[in-house]
Amino acid sequence: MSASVTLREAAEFLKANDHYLILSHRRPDGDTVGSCAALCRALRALGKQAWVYPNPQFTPKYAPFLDGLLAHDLAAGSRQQATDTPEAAHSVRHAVPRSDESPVTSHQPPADDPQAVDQFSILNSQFTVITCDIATQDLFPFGAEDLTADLAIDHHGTNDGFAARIHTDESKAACGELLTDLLPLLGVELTKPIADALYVAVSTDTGCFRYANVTAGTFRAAALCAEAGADVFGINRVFFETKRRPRLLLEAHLTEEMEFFADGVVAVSAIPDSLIAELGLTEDDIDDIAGYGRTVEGVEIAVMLREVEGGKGKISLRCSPAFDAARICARLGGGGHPGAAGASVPGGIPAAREAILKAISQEIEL
Ligand SMILES: [Mn+2]
Repeated sequence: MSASVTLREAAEFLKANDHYLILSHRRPDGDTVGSCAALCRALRALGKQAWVYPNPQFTPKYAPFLDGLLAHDLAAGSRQQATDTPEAAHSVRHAVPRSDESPVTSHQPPADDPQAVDQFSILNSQFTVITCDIATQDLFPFGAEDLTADLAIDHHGTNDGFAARIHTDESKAACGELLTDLLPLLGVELTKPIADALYVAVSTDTGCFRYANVTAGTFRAAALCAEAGADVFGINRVFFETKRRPRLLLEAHLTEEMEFFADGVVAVSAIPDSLIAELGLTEDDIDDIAGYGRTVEGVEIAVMLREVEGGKGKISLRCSPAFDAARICARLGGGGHPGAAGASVPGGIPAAREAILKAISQEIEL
């Protein structure tokens, strides 16, 4: 059973309990990471034990904000109390991997060892589990799928009620924006480390205050962070101004090779696996590349093609409001939202290119 709670009730729950494990979502972004880090520090400021679950998909970009907060050391300690067998020690290491042991390109679960799941039920019984920015249990991080959440703090209208208590507020551009309201209710001061984490959350979920989700409240949250000493310039530079050289080379390649159709309304790009290997690209480099074609003036339908498992071609589509990406991808058995959708077809990138051009040609003459 799930109950919707006010922010004040969420604060009372957090003050009343202890020994927290905080979960970020799968394919973590700045909002989930920044919110988890800020909440963890806030709970510690109240004298609570609090740890961030070491999501195996955390990428190096976020490491500075998670320093000292990850639960792998604590999990190893719990294991020693729970059992002495070397097998169990092995399973804990798999279930709660150190983030620095995981390749950043990994999308695989750390282990499918059933003992790892057992170990998590032990851990689960000891923790009060809080989620930040998670809309559905399917998005629990790898290794934590079987945990049950005691409180979900979120800003998705689609939050599906997986937690015992849920506070979700769609009016907030970021989960981190919501947390700037939670801190005073907890009686926790907005310190510089908390402000840095929350500024990462709010700035990244709004494309540095450019997206349609930005409100006056978003700027107020950012102003609070700036007043508390957040490194606004440094964070903006890392997340919005600079890129790794492999990414720059990828953009050069895409710029050279981009195909245009329908008088420049449609742009098609492809990133074969061989290019990813050749340029040394990581997921940090390419997680937002699907919309690259739309950075060109006049483009309203951007297509990005990649290779996925089983020799399939993966299509990512980004559309401006004049077109419906979900409807176009539905013709190929895919789906998504009007602005962003996807589909996969057999036959790799060449077949995917042909299929998506055919599907788009039903909307606009190519
Ligand atoms: Mn978010």
